Amino acid sequence: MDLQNTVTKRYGKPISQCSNEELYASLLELVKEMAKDKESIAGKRKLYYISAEFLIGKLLSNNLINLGIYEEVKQILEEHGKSLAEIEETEPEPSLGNGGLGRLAACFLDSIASLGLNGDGVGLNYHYGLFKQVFENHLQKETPNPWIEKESWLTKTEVSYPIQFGGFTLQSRLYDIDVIGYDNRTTKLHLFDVESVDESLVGEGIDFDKADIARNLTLFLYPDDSDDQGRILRVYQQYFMVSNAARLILDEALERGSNLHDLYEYAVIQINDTHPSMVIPELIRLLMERGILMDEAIEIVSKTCAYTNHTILAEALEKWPIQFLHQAVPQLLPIIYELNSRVMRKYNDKSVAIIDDQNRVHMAHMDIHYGYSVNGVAYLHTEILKNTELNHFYKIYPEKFNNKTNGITFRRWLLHANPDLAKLITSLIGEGYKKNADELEKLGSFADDAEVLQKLLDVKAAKKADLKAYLAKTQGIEIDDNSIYDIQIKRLHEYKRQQMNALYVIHKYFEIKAGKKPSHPITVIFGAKAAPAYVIAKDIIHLILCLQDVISKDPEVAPYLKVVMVENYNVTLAEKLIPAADIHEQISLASKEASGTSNMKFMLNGAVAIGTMDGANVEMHQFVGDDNIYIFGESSEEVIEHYEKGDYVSRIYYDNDADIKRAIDFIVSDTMMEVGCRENLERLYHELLNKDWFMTLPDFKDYVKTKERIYADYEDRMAWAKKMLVNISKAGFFSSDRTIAQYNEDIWHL
Ligand code: 26V
Repeated sequence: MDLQNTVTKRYGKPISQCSNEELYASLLELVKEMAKDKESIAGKRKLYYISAEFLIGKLLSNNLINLGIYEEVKQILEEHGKSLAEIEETEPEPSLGNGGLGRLAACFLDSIASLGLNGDGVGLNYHYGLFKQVFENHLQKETPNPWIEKESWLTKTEVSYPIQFGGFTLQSRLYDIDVIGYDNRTTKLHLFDVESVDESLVGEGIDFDKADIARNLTLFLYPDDSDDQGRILRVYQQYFMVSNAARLILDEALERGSNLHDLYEYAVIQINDTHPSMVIPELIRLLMERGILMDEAIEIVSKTCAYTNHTILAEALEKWPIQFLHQAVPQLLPIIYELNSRVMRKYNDKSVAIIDDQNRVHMAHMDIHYGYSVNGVAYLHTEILKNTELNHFYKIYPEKFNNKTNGITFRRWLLHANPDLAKLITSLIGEGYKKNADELEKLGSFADDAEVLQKLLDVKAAKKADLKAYLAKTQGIEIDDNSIYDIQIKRLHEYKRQQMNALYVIHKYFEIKAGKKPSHPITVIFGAKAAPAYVIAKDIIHLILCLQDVISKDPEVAPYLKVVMVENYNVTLAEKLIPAADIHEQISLASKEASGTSNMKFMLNGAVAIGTMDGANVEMHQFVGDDNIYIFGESSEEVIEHYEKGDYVSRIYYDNDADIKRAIDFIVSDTMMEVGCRENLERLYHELLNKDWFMTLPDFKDYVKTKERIYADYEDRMAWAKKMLVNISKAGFFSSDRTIAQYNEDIWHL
């Protein structure tokens, strides 16, 4: 590693005279060179993880860590008066994902490379990615999020395919990003782009000509789907992604010696949620084009594809109208019709049909019938799939269903995000946990060691101070680092119930006004983007921003309670927020959160959860026990029963509980109207009062009680530090290395 040499070749001057941008470009080149020298992973059978999202975050620091040169580079830079942290700030965050599903895909790539498995990611190269969020008048506004600079992690390749759509053909181009394993070899993230993409198509905000497919195809992730044109665009994107992937997979398999009849011995495709589902009919089509008969093509593909379900929310289980497919990808229709007729002939049961009575294609149904594995992403989620949501399928194919509880890469979420904590852990139990996360269990022996517990509190205090400084510098927000940091960061969705947290804030505001002051000031921090067309989600953001304003201006309350909604929540912000958290909110309506993965990141960083028995919280609770996680609310069984009976009426809770009434009424109070928009606040008020589809109110009282308990327990600092330590020591199970090893053992067999 010779950084000065790279710098000299590029700029002909010493490191000390370079700008941060120049040093970033030099490091980028250096890392790419070093990745080239690393052996890439090979083998007969290869995994292709196809996903619409890869929320990879900034790559520089992680790559340096995984190459084992982080400390060395940091030191060289320091010797020349430069700061790696500052250089890192000049790196744009790739905008290739939206939430948990995309971040999971990124953690998985890290683990695949770090375990030395033969597997690549395949997705799209969105130029503006998911929108950038800005706040104006307490409202979310969406702007483009360009991230591709002249010098970037992308490497243009020779690979290019003509992709045919109804009536026209577009030429693709593959760009690769190296995925550098921790102390191991490298794999690739393959991102396909369309040669004719045109960034200038985007005008004001995130509006663009949705009909101009040739120029718009890879501009945005999840373009607005509130009209048919936007929805069809998603079909074009999905087909473009999977047709390219399928061609690449076939080319590579042939190169490795496959005769295509044995494709499943050379390739396994993991379909990440339903966005890549069209890979099934497309692969069948391409195999038939190469002379394989349909029966055999179907069999080959069924032995090659495996499907992961990430949600039971009906609106996220894609069902494309036949006419959309007819317009965008007519060549797939005969195959999809045939796949459906085979299912109907065999089972004669409409509930498992691929094409329903309304002529819509159920992508998940196609995956289940024509893939060999179906997995959920946490124990409870898989049980709900088997027993409720996909029960009809489970009865037909019990052997296909399996659980793979999610995980996170400890390289990014501990070694990179919280080096001080990693150092403390290493000083206590050695380095072994970096490769074998289960070794964190050894920390358990320090649970009553006052000196160690104090050190843990000191690390947390330092991270809280860092966050305070970062928010002041980047967002102009002042917070008190002596306060309790209580954090909820995730996509904005009613089922995640940010609105319940906001109602608690209102409750607390009234309590403080009534003289009940908390022993420690509380800072409630939110980070969340709402889908551009998701009206109520945007109203909830408005509510939170208005509360932030109202409370900060109230001298009676402000010293004790602060609300902060960070702007443009992304991976970079998560890396600052998570290490600094005291408390994290995992308060989804039980049964609705498939797993959650921020819960695991917080746990690993010594924060304590308040949450419902949902997703991976269930497993966390099992590991840490009642003393170390604060569980409240109705169970998933109770919630599912409410939906079945349709017996939930939110107004009953409002009418019968003075605290609930007071909190909800405040949304439309004069105080709020002074800073907010009547239309948004009234709409949200009526929604909660008359609909509340995600049942905020039944759990509210229990939530308030549990919040009071967790805040009170925070006061005993040593007892709290013990909870932190227990959480960290039990986090090993949630390493994505464990998850990936299980995928490989049970599904991929690489
Ligand atoms: C669905 C849709 C529907 C239309 C609007 C745009 C859009 C974007 C993404 C999706 C799929 C959402 C699925 C998802 O992100 N699920 C999350 O997956 C995580 C990883 O398994 C899991 O931890 C979260 O609980 C789950 O919500």
